Amino acid sequence: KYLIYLYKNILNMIGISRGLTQDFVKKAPKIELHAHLNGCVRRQTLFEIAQRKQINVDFSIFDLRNIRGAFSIFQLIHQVLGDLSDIRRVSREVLEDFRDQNVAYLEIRTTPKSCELGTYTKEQYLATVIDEIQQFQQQYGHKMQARLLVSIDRGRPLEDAQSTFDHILKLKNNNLIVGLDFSGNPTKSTFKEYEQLLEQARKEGLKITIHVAELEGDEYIQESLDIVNFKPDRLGHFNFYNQNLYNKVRQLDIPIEMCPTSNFYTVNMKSLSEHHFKEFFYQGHTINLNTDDTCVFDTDITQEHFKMIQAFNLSTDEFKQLLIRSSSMIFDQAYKPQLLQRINEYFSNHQK
Ligand code: 6MZ
Repeated sequence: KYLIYLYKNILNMIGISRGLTQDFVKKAPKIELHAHLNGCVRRQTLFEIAQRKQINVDFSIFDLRNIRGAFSIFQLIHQVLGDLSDIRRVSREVLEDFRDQNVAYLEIRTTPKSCELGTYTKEQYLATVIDEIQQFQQQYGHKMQARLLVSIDRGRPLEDAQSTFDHILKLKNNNLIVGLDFSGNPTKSTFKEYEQLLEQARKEGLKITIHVAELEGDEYIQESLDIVNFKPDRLGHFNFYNQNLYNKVRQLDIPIEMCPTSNFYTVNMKSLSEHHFKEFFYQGHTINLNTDDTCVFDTDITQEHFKMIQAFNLSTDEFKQLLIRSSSMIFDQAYKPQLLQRINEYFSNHQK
């Protein structure tokens, strides 16, 4: 028994789990649906820009890999990326990084914002990100399809969300924006304050994904019930729940975007095998795996999949099943047939 345990551990260490190599996972056509643009800035880029602007960075905050640490890192990132050219560079690099991880379909999300120092407006911010996605699509659309989710930050005032919504309406004909995300520091404000606005967005035909049950506590359980009753198209995280909340999500069959490493730190797990993945994946629930913030959690989409393959000893077939379920969650459903074809081709070539 001990020898088998040792053998498995050695295989895991060299990047093989149940015959699945990390290289196989890296090359597979993956789907990323929950990644925050600024949370995915390359650390190197952040340091470079900070150095050039002579902004003092307290690097020790990168060791705080929990949700509180994450929010101080976002503050720093937003402070450093003070010019439109920084936003352009980061948008391009983030798209390239996901492409290089063989993501076949990406939904990147970001909160439109104006620069506090006045160097750009919210409108310019959004136009810049969209322009970079469009350029990317022209050049690399055959490798990776990219779409945009516009985020509403619950840490900002409701008027800010309202003005973001007005901008989206102006850009609605642009088929890159496929939905709205409700995120931000979960300790700030409540879902109820934004519900009407989100309902309006839904009436305008936008798909909606909401961060839910990210933190533990009775007040969050109550808020999560409100969110689930709203029936968003997808839920983000869903770390903490009771039986009632779990049953509701199962019954309404709302897909969940899971972010293993981020969840690991938020929940303070001892090992990823404690992840709530097990309570959904084996029940046939629609879920997928994502990075959340590659910069903050020092991760990439291959690692997110490979770590879970190791933690749950997933077979090649289960890995394929996971990608197929992910493909059914994408907001641009027009791309689904092609995505499925890419997944099927990849696995059938592997079996030959
Ligand atoms: C909640 C999060 C988050 O929008 O500036 N964000 N909100 N929970 C999380 N889990 C750790 N990770 C990121 O990207 C950064 C913003 O995304 C949200 C926060 O509002 C953060 O300021 P953008 O591109």
